[in-house]
Amino acid sequence: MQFRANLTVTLTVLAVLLLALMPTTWAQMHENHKMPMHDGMGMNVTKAIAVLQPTQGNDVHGTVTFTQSQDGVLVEAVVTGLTPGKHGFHIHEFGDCSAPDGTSAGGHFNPTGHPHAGPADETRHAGDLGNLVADEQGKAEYRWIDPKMSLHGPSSILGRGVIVHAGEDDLRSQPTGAAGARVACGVIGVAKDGME
Ligand SMILES: [Cu+2]
Ligand SMILES: [Zn+2]
Repeated sequence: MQFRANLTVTLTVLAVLLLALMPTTWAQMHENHKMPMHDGMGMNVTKAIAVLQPTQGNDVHGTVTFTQSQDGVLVEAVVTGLTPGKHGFHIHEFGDCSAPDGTSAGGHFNPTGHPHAGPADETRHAGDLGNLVADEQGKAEYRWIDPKMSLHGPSSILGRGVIVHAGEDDLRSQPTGAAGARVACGVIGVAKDGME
């Protein structure tokens, strides 16, 4: 009986201790969960880059940078070797440029399951960046502060692909804006000075 009583007391004390510790544990877990600045490797990524290489039969080159800013991710691109006019410009699901025609990059990056649209639309693919506009020399410069994409968390663009298309994205047609063939492809990685 004595043993039983001691055991009961011990168990009660343990239960009380556990309950007392629980809120702390929950709070800590919640706190950890609220720290989206860190990716799985414990890095705080502040800048990413994609170097665009031409797909087969094309001569489109370029660089796209993604910089974390107060209002979102600043996307800046310089692309050359284009035909004059508009060219669909998106982040695609996979950072895989292995297919000669760039199709290995998959469809538009769309972690929220929304329809295709333009970058300024409230509901859109996270990867919808609209169009590059090339001048008579075939050079395009692009600058946009994007409120939807992120460099960390479930909507992180790190490791995804960037695609430039032969034609214009009409910002309406599903699921890709009818922008035609893929003329350049790049993989989004952490930039050289992109970690804190
Ligand atoms: Cu695309
Ligand atoms: Zn899209």
